[in-house]
Formats: sequence, C-alpha cells, structure tokens
Amino acid sequence: MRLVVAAVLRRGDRVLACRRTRPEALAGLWEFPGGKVEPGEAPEDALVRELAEELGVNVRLGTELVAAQGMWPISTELAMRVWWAETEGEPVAGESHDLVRWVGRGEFGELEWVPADVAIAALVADSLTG
Ligand code: 9L3
Ligand code: MG
Repeated sequence: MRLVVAAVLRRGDRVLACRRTRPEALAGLWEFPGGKVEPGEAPEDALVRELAEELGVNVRLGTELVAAQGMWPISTELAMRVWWAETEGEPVAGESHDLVRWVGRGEFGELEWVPADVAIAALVADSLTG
C-alpha cells in the first residue's frame, strides 16, 4: 500500500481547492493538493515538499483529519492521510493543476471532487463556518 498525503489549506472560512490536469481520468476534478510519499520520506515532509512543488508555497501543517478507517481510501494500491495547513504565500497553479480556488462551505457543492476527496470535502465543509 503506497501512501498519499494531502493538505486542506485553510485561510479563515475558506480552504484551497485545486483542479487537476492529470491523469485523464481525474483531469478537471477538484482535490486537496498533495501527492505520493517517497520511500524513506516522512509523510509530513512529503506533504510540505509536494505543496512547494505543486503550488510554490511554504506550508505549516496543523492537525491531521483522521478518517474513521484510519486512512482515507483511494484505491487498492493507495491510501491517503490529510492534514490541515496554513500558508502566508499565495498558491499558484503549476503543472499539476490548471485552477486553484479558495472556497467557503457554500461553494463546495459547485465543485466536482475527485472520488477520494468527496468524504474529506464533506468533513471539511462541516467544520467551516459561514
Ligand atoms: N489523490 C487523490 N486525492 C488527493 C490527492 C493529492 C491525490 N487529494 C490520488 C490521485 C492519484 C494519487 O492519489 O491517483 C497520487 O496523487 P498525485 O501524486 O497524482 O497528486
Ligand atoms: Mg499531486
């Protein structure tokens, strides 16, 4: 089982949603940004690295959003861990995404999330006010 890490970047009552460019099956769908942990890499370090690579921001991780099952399922080969995070920098879409958007809870329904992030988005929406 390979580990994927993702961040819910929070700024006040909004969080960052990112629209994927790849693979084809996920292109156009929204996600919480992140990626695969490399062998020997600590998950938290991988997440900081992924957000620097994908969005050009230096993030500070907060607490983990723990799934009922322990990890958030993606596929038979992949499972995901997710952390709240903050950044002072402004995230910019690179090659992994073609749009980034700060969204409040009322806008979650407008976004078509990647399948793995649907349950996470529901939990996040519940924890946002406004
Ligand atoms: N994935 C799902 N939800 C997410 C992230 C960051 C990743 N929030 C899935 C998509 C890919 C795999 O995990 O199948 C690896 O992600 P990436 O390295 O392509 O971002
Ligand atoms: Mg990624």
